[in-house]
Amino acid sequence: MSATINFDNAIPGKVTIYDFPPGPYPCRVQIALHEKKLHDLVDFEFVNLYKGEHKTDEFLRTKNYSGTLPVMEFADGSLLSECTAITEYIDNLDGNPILTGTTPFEKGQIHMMTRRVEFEFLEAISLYFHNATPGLGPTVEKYQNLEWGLRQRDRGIRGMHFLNSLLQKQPYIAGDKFSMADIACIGGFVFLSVVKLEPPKECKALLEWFDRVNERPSVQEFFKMANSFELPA
Ligand SMILES: N[C@@H](CCC(=O)N[C@@H](CS)C(=O)NCC(=O)O)C(=O)O
Repeated sequence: MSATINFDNAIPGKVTIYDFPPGPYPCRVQIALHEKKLHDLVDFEFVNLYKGEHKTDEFLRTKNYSGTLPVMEFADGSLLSECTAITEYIDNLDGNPILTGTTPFEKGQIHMMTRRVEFEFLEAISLYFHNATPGLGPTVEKYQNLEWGLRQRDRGIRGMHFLNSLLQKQPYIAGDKFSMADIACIGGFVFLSVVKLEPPKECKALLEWFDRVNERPSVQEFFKMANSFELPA
């Protein structure tokens, strides 16, 4: 859909997200947009990761030097990448942050836990995917290190045990409220399904948490879209 609304008074006009809709990282921004009821105001431009469209010289030069998705682009050409940064932006637009904290301590705690989820779980499974499985295919995966990839898989599994121990004491990853850290962890579960790994059965608190967050309309919207997604030829 074409959005010509003032998404942000500071940068009026259309907002585009370069996206691979069912992806474990793009999912984080999709869910945040649904939580904030902003999803319909964004134009999504599909970038085919399996064709390496995110690694072309032009994409690296003009959109995101790191060659990853999602990337948010504003009408004046400004860009935001990194899920945490984009979520922070989206969440603060209306002056009513519900995902990234309100008090200084809450903000610190949510950032700490988001990074911990990324480092111990989501990124570990991502590195397993890129190094120890065919990943995005030979055109994109120019360097792979099987041994390191397998270590990352094991680290990701340990990370899930750590998150499980946290969730035995509190309902959400950063405490008693759903936050950006939970959304990052949902991204980890999305990656588990990409690499066909089951979360450990004994991580009961983590599995119950996943059932609970799956009840949220934002998460259901994401999975509805992802389950019907077909990779274009
Ligand atoms: N730290 C980045 C990571 C983004 C990321 O890894 N995105 C995936 C999409 S699921 C990607 O673009 N992978 C392509 C690649 O690594 O070649 C973020 O938080 O946005």
